[in-house]
Amino acid sequence: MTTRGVLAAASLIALALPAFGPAPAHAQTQREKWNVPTEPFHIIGNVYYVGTAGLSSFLFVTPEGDILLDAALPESAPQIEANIQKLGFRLSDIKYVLNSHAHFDHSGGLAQIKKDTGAKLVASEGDKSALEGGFYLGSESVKAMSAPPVKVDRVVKDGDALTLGGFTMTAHLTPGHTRGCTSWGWTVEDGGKSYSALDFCSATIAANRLVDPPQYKGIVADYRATFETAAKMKVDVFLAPHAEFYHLAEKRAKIAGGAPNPFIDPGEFQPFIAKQKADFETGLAAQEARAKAKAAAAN
Ligand code: 4NZ
Ligand code: ZN
Repeated sequence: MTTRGVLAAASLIALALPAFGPAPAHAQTQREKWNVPTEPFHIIGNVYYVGTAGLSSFLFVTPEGDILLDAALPESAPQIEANIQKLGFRLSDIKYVLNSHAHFDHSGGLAQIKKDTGAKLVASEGDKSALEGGFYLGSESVKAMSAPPVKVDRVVKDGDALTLGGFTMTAHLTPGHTRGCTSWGWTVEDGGKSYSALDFCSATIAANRLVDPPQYKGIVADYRATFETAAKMKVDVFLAPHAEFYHLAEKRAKIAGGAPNPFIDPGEFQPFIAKQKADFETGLAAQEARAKAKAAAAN
């Protein structure tokens, strides 16, 4: 083949490639990476993973119906529903949907799932306006961060319990990442023992402005109060809205090996919180320095 021929063949192959599978990882957007499908599986006790590879969605099964916590992106809803059915559970058995926080990557699928199940949405007062308005609080006009509006049916305060079929979940308000960030806790049984489980909402800065002006009033004090609250929590089974926070893929790979359940790790949560706290203080200092430089330049 001539050089031209080789080049022509190579460009034809390059053009044809995208038709044979997903875009190469480097070409995937964050959203596409988050939304990569994964097989649903049993985590521990009555808890099942039904989310995408990157974004958690948990199903809690009780004798009187089921509870779903988080619904990832709007485009994740069909995957979550298919995952629930793949495990042999029925959409119509879902009585409540909960949300860790009102960000499109965790609340986006709620409206669709509520519609398809008839479940009631339980959320905090602090996140209610963002859920019902379909916006990112403090960045209301940013379309890329919006979510389908969804009605909140019941508002929970710190320490409130939600009980279904003898199974109780407790709402721990851990604001900062969002104004109503809610970490749901419960007791799980495994091998005849009881463990405390927590879905920690998140305390990353992410897209939040902490100053100049803050994403919402009181955000810095909220983060710091959350770090204090979290420092006192004893967590045996640590879960979170983002799969990498609690090393979902690694634990799932180990679960196949049998006992002990890798999701039980009492030593994992506190170092995670210490790291989130240190990252927060570093990020806050950087935002404050930037605001100061901006103010100086304006004078
Ligand atoms: S989160 C954006 N939920 O903190 C904002 O992981 C917040 C998150 C992710 C992405 N964003 O604006 O793209
Ligand atoms: Zn978030």
